[in-house]
Amino acid sequence: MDVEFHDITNAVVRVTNGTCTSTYEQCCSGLGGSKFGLMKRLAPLVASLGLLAACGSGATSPTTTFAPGTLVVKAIPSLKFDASEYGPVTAGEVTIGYANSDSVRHTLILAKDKVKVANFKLVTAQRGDSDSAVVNLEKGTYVMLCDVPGHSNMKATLVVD
Ligand SMILES: [Cu+2]
Repeated sequence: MDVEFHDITNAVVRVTNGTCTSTYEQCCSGLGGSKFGLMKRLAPLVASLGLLAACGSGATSPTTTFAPGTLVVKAIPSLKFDASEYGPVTAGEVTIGYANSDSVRHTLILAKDKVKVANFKLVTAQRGDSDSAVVNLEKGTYVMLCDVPGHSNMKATLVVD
């Protein structure tokens, strides 16, 4: 990501070289009328590069915060949940938050006695993504799974009291 950013910066310098050989800021303020057009074009670009840099920094876990009381589950490298057992949580409406700290897409589903919990599936497309939902759970021991093909290693237990 750093390389890309530097490439872009160089491109900007090249563009402004015609009128100025100084720093970026001086060039911009010297461009007069075209200043806003340039800034407008660059702003989203710089913003998205910033986001990419934040997401691309390897081992950093997502900064996602969930509402208080949320049961937080993380998908971590490689193809694992961050624990083998979650809970116990109180039966009834349970809020589950799912944060992806791995590099690929993951889902989270629940099953009890080999029957999937209906209408509940969390999906995180990539690192830094999160999802959350409320699910109504009765007492019991649930299996937590990721149903992406090849991810059968992602298996944990959720205890509901
Ligand atoms: Cu998975």
